[in-house]
Formats: sequence, C-alpha cells, structure tokens
Amino acid sequence: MKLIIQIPCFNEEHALPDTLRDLPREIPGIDAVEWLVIDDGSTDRTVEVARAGGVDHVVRLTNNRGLAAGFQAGLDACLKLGADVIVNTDADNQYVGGDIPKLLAPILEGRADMVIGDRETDRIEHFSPVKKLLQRWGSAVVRRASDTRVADTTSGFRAYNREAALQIQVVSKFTYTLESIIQAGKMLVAVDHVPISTNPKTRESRLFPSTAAYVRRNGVSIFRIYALYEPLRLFLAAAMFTAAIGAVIWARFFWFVIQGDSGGHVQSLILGSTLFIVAVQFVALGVVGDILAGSRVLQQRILERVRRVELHLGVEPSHYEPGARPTGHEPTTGAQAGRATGKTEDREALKL
Ligand SMILES: Nc1nc2c(ncn2[C@@H]2O[C@H](COP(=O)(O)OP(=O)(O)O)[C@@H](O)[C@H]2O)c(=O)[nH]1
Ligand SMILES: [Mg+2]
Repeated sequence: MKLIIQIPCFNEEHALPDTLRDLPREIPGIDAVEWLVIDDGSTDRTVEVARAGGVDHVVRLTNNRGLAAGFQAGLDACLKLGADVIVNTDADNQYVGGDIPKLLAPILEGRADMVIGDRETDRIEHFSPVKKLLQRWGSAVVRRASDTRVADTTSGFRAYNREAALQIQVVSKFTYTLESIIQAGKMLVAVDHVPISTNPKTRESRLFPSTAAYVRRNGVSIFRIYALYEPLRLFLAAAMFTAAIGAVIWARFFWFVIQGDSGGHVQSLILGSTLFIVAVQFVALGVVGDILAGSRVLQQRILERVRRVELHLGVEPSHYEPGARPTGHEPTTGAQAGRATGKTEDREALKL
C-alpha cells in the first residue's frame, strides 16, 4: 500500500522546511510513504527548498491558479503515481505530521473513504470569536447540505483513499474544503473525522488576510455551493420568504377593502403582486437549478469513469517533475505510471 502526502504551496520557502521535517517516512501498515509538493506558480524558491527537503514528486503549475485548482492537480497526480491513500496537509506546519496515522486509521480499517482532521476549533486560541462563530455556522450548513457529520469542515488535514480521490472533482476556484465534503456526501464516499492537534501559529493565513475577508469569502463559497448542489431547497426557501411578505401586504389591503375603505391602498396591492411575481421567479430558478444539478451528477459520474480509463491507460500527470529521491515510480512513459496496467496497443489505438 502506497501513501502520498501532498502539500499545496504558494511561496512557502520559509515554512516548508519545518513542515517537511515533521512528516513521517514510515507508517505501520503502509509499504511506501512518498511526498508531493504542488507549486502553484510560486515566485520564490519553494521548489528548490522542497527538493532539498527530500520531496519525491513535484507538480509545478506555471502560474498561480488558487488553492482549489492546486489541490485538484495534486489529487490527479497522486492517483497517476499509484497512490492507494493520499493525505493532504498545509505547508505552514499548522498540522502535526505525527497525526497522519490517526487520519489513516479509519481508511485502513475499511470504515471510511475520506477522513477529515478535526482541529476542535473552539479550543484554538488564535481564532477570533467571529471566526469561531462563522466556522460553527458554516460547518452546520455544510453538514446539512452534505448529510455528513464533519465537525471542522474547513480543515486542510485530510486523508482520501483511491475511491474518494477518483470521485471528487472540485470546481470552486478558491476553496476545495467545503465543496469536497458536499461532493463526498452526494457520491459513494464514506466520510469520517478524527480529532487531531495543531502546532502553534507560524504566520498569518495567506488565504484570509483578515476576519472580514474570511467572512466574505466563506460566505460567498457557502452560498455558491448551496446554489450549485441544493438549488431547489435554497430557492424554494427564498420563494416562501418573499411570498410570505407579499401575503401579509395583500392581507392588509383586503382588510381595508372589507372595512369598506377601498381607496388609497393600491400601493399595497402592487407591492404584494410584485413580491408574488418575484416568488414565482425564485421557484423557477429552483426548478432550473435542480435540473442542472441532476445533469451535473451525471457529468461527474462520466468524469470519474474517464479518470479510471486514464489510469488504466497510464496517462501521465500534468505539470509533473520528479523530486529529490528516485522512487522508481516516475511516470517516464505513460505505461509505467504508477500502478497503471494499460496496454501499449490501447494507448496507440487512442493516440494518447
Ligand atoms: N495552490 C495554492 N496553495 C495556496 C495558495 N495560497 C495558499 N496556499 C496554500 O494553502 C495552504 C493553507 O494556507 P494558509 O495561508 O496556511 O491558510 P489557512 O488555511 O487559513 O491557515 C498552505 O499550504 C498554502 O501554501 C494558492 O494561491 N495556491
Ligand atoms: Mg495555515
């Protein structure tokens, strides 16, 4: 069984050495532990530092595409390099490398496909009260949309088995953490979580320069995810809210009519009608969104199968560079990539 630990990095030359020093090279129950750094167009010496620190594989994106894109490129490369299990951790040494076996346990025991490290954020001292509140509220929304019980939905310390990695395909630009949980909840991926510890803060968050940015970006992400994955629920709720206000305004109008006072209240009639039209439009949006969400699930299933075919054919990972140590698993030719069993004639037939 092969584990690849992947680390998304953007300009991490200072923090990366400590993070790498903390990572395990051997774990009971795992035959090979390899490290992969995703360099997302860093302008500093991240890649050199990664190689000096003994990283086995590098995925080097040419320009900065954001954490979610980097994470997805990493998952894809890990699968093609033959990983049976993939752990994601952050470059700022926030998570404790020694906790990786805890993350792996539910997967190795066959109880889960995806495991999320729970930082127990209420106990983290450097999280402001607003951040804690949003974390709690955002996590509750994600749990509801995903039908899972994940406590710390924004944690970047996670483990995935091959099945989970094959099924997850994040489209958000900014954050993969919330969307991947919702996808997992909707696909055939069993999600579990385990408590983990964190190291003291080493630097300010790059993803969220301020609490206001944290609130804004996570708020927008949660709204988008809800609109993408639960459009009917979201828009029907909006429709009911608008229609309820419209009904109150109409009731007021008819009250006056019954009292014999029919003059001067036309505004209420117009406003009530407008709100009712808006409510109907919300319902229409919900129905259209629901149809789109259905076809999205089908597309995702197709994509999952395309990935399986790619692995079978031994298609090489994109933007791949070997790291410091030769592992014997570098995908020098497609057919050698990872555990690929693809036949040369298949590849030739498809002109890959
Ligand atoms: N691929 C990619 N990774 C990034 C980017 N910005 C930050 N990261 C990585 O995302 C991880 C988390 O970033 P961090 O600043 O610690 O944010 P935090 O999760 O709020 O603590 C680190 O490994 C960063 O190197 C980016 O633009 N692209
Ligand atoms: Mg961090």
